[in-house]
Amino acid sequence: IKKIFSGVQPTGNLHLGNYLGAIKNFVKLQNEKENECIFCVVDLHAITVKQDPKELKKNIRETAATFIASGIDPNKSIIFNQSMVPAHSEAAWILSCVSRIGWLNRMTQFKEKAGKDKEKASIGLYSYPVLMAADILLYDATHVPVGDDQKQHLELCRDIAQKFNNDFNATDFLKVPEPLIQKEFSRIMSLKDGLKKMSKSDPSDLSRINLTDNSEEILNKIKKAKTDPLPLPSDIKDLNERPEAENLLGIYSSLKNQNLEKSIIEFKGKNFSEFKEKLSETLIETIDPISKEIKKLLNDEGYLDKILLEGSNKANKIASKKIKEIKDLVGF
Ligand code: AQP
Repeated sequence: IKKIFSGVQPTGNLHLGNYLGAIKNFVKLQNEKENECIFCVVDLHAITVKQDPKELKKNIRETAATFIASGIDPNKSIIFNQSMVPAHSEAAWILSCVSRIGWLNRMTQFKEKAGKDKEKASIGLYSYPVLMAADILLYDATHVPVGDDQKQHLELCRDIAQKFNNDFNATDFLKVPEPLIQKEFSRIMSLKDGLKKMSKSDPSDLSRINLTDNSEEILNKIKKAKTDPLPLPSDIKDLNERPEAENLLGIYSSLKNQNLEKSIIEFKGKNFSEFKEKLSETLIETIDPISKEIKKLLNDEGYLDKILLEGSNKANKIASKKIKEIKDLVGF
C-alpha cells in the first residue's frame, strides 16, 4: 500500500502550475487501487507570509473546492485543513529541535521568498520546511507527490526523519518518504517569462492561468503570452534557449498526456498564432469544467466546511496517535 500525503497552500489563485505539477497527479494516485491518500490545505504554511484573515478563510474553502472540482473525492481521500489538527504544530516544534540551522540555511525557496531583506522575513517562513516534514511524517506517508520546486524540502524531510530516528534510537519509527515528482512538465513557467515559475504571488495575473479563469480570460492570456519571433521548432534540440516556446509546448503536452516530441511533430514550423489557438482550446477543455465546478461549490460553504471537518476528524485520529508516540520517545 502506498500512503500518499501532499498539501497545497490556501494563498489564493490556484493556477495551472499547481494543477499540472501537483493536483492532476493527486487525482491519478487517488484512483489507483490500494493507495491511501491524504490531501491537506496547508493553512499554517500560508501564514508564513502575511494574510488577510477574511481572505484566508475564503481561500481555505476555495482550495478545498479546487481539490474536489479537480476530481479528488472526499469519500476516497482525506481532505482537511492543517490548522484543525493540532499535532501538526506540536510535531513541527519537536522536529525543529532536531533540525539543524545549517540544513535550513541551504533552502533555496526561503532565499527566493524572503527577498533581499532576510532579517525582515518571519521565522515561520524560515522553518516552513520543518512544518512540512511534520505534515508528512505524522501520517507515515510513503510517497509525496509535489512539483519540482519542492524537491529540496522533501530531501530535508528525509534528513529530519533519519536524524529523529537516530537521536531517539527508534529505527524506522518515522518513515522516510519518497518524493513523487513527474519526470516531464514538473515545473510550469510564467506566461510572461519562461525562466520564472508560474506562481500565485506573481503580481501580474497575465502570468498565470487560474483554475477559476473562464474561457475568455484563458483566450486572452494565451494571446498575450510571451513568445519569440521564430516559428515552432522541428526538433527538441531547437528548444534550447527558447524557454517560452518550451513552456507553452510543455503545457500543451501535459494537458494532452503526450510527450514533448509528439507535440513538436504536431506543430513543427507552424507559427505561434496557430499553435496558441490549439493551446487555448485544449486549456479551455480542461480548465472550464473545473472552473465552473469550483464556482458551484463555493456557493455551498456549509458543504465545504462539512468536508473539511469530517476530513480533519479522520486526520486527527491518525495524527494524534503518532504525536503521542513521538512525545513518549522524546520523554514527555
Ligand atoms: N509553477 C509550478 N509548476 C509545477 N508545480 C507547481 N507547484 C506550484 N507551482 C508550480 C506545485 O503545487 C503544489 C502546491 O503549491 P503551493 O501552493 O503549496 O506552494 P508554492 O510552490 O508556494 O506555490 P506558488 O504558486 O509558487 O505560490 P507562491 O506564489 O505563494 O510561492 C506543490 O506541490 C508545488 O510543487
